[in-house]
Amino acid sequence: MKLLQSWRWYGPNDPVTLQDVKQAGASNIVTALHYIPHGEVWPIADIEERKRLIEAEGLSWTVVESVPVHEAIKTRAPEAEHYLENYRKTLGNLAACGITTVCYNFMPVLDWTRTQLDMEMTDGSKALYFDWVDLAVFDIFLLKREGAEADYATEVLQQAEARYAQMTESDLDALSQVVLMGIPTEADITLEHLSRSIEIYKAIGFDGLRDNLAFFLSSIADVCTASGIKMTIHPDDPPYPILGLPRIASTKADFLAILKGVDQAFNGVCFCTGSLGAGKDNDVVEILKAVKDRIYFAHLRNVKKDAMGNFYEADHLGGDVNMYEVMKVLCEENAKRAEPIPFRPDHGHQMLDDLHKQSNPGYSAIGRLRGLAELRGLELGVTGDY
Ligand code: DNO
Repeated sequence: MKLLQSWRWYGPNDPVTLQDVKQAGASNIVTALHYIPHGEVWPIADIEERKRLIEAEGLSWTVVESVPVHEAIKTRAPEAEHYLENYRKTLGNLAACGITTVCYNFMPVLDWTRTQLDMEMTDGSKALYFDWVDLAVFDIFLLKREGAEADYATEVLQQAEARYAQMTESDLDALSQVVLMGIPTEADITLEHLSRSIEIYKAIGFDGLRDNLAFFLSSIADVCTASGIKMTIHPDDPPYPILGLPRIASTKADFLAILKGVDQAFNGVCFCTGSLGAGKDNDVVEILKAVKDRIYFAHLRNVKKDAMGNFYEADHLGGDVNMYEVMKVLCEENAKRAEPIPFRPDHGHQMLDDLHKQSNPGYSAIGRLRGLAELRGLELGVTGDY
């Protein structure tokens, strides 16, 4: 039994079409109803409609990425109960439509964070990039977060000052936009909003956020178990605190604590090798071995870090993550399962024709096609299952 080759599709407005997905050789779709505001119930009719579009192309909708967890739940605000009730309803509706693997994250306010979306590689393709100096420029000079300086190494602070002095208004605007962007098709966050949230999370702290996650998982446990839903938490990206926000899904210890916190089968992991691989002390293969029996979905991609901890998204079989070992362990685990584990080639370079097209950052057609093709070949080589 092979891993399920899946592909993230942003929906009918995605410039990468379902036909492109088929030509890339993927069989399963990962999508979400991005147009529904965070926290609202996903109606069955809308889920069915999306499913119909996918099935009409001969593909199947296997994973929801993501049903976003409303900030009121993450911060356990007074309206949390209302949003939990909505979340349970959405899960019930998805299960009623036969979709039972759900990805989510528990990152405060921002989803994944990068500082540049078009870093040029030596071959002319473009990659996503995270740079500490740019983040410090954003944090200190644009967000003007109180006490931000204390969170950066002296070397980073010095370079940030020098870089800021050279940057034009439009450079600064562009940086701000990139940092504040999470999911391109969802609502943007403003600097004011971010500052307010940072204050709220300061009071919550690491332990508080971890408790709020356990509270969230306990509150949905019954519906998940009754309807066969598997929840998969996506690692923090990058896997360390940024902008003073706590992070609780970044390391092996974090994941073991999350799984133990609500120790039931529905509480699983979306194993993202790229997110975890950006952590300087993370041994991705070791983390994989530690949590493998609760992995219900995988994102396979690679990163290359430098001495300062900056990283760019490398070719899927390049970079710091030993993808050969990852694939071996994942395939061994897959062989024990009743249902195959879906994976998707996570992100890809903008390359060839992608360079002349507009697509969602990280989600170009050809870069991912290349990633998927390499991973598919790697799987075949590892298992010998022709
Ligand atoms: C970025 C993605 C994340 C991921 C969410 C899951 O490309 O990996 O945005 O979808 O964090 O909730």
